[in-house]
Amino acid sequence: MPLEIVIGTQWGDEGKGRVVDLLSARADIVARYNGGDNAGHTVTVGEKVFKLHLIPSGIIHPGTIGVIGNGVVVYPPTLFSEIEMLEQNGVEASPQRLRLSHAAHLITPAHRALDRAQEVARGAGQIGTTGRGIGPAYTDKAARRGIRLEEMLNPEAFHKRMLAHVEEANQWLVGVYQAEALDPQAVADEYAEYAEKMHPYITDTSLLLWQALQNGQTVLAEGAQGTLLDLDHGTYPFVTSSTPTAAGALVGLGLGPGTAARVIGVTKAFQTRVGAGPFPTEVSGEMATRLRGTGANPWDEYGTTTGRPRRVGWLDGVLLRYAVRVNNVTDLVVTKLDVLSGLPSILLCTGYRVNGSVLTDLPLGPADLSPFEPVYEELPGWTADVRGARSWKDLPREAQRYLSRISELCGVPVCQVSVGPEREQVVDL
Ligand code: 2SA
Ligand code: MG
Repeated sequence: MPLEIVIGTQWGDEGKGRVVDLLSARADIVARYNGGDNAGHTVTVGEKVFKLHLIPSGIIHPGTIGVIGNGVVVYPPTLFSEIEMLEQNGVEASPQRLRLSHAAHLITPAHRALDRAQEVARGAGQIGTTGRGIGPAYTDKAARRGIRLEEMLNPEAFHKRMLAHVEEANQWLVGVYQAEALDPQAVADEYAEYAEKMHPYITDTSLLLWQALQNGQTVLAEGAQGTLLDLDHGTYPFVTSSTPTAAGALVGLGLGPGTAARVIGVTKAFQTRVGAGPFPTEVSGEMATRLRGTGANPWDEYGTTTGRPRRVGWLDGVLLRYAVRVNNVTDLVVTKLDVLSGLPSILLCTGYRVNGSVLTDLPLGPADLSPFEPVYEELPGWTADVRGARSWKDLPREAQRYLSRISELCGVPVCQVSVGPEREQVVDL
């Protein structure tokens, strides 16, 4: 039963959209299982650059069906603007090709307002959220007062629910955060329109996926964010409120563990992070500008959703080993190798030093990385342009050595390396 799960091994933005795009060519269904429109998956097809935040990027392939699973939180305005953008670019996104789980939760303007108000209230302790209402929507879900898409199927009850939801949120917004109140009637009316439009897309996607797997079809689970942003396994509390790790694909799609055949872990050849929180291998100054890019290209290191410049640093082998373990990664994909071309040497973090000893595994996970100092191995760089490489032997010896060392550090083979932004700029191993 081929369920393949694509996950990020870092803090998101590893280039999962890219990997999903390539794997989607032979998939029947591509499904998002976590997060919401905080994600930013960029896929370049010829002249066209698709930036998707909510709809699975695998839908760009004409042979696939896109699924938004129960683990996702859905903001309808983003859903409809992406449907429109896809259709304008010749990608069909009708209810025949895009299915939404009845058990997925809604994000409302109240969630977005609360997200922003809570960030202001955190002051110096800000998480640096995307402001998309993700945290408050999952809070409501866990508190069992969230609004599931299935509620949209009953217009009268849904309208009342929306009124009550906004009225309750207003008590928090005004009473606790001294923020502006929302107009319950206006929000409820707006969402009544969305409900009508969303109706034909809503189904039991768990059943749909199960039947597809029974029929021998291939399902690709497209993770959003990354392992180190996982609510349980990330750098808590500087995390998102969902489960980007591989197990999240099972819960977030309604499938059992036996269905998963492969877990494809995606890592950048270096490390990035957007938002606050620990980052032991972070660099600043000229090297940071070099790794980040200027922002002139869509693949430079700036948030796809918020446009924020990403923090950058050297690849952290300790955290990569950790991610490989908690996801049971079977295949590793390394992206953006080309960005390192031309550097005289490359640093790779192989351990953390604390009180005179060196650790290669974290005693209590990555939540508190502050006592640790990275231990680096310095590897020789390469000057050749790797963008034309299509096989292992096309890569400079130094690049081969860097990739072999990464694989050795985390104990899984590298199955693919991306060497440029175009679809075909990959090396399959
Ligand atoms: P939230 O909004 O509650 O999920 O924020 C909590 C933390 O999770 C981080 N986060 C992300 N990190 C990297 N990429 C993400 N997607 C966008 C992108 C982000 C953007 O692809 O570039 O455009 O800024 C993403 N989504 C959430 C977030 O920075 C917080 O640290
Ligand atoms: Mg992204």
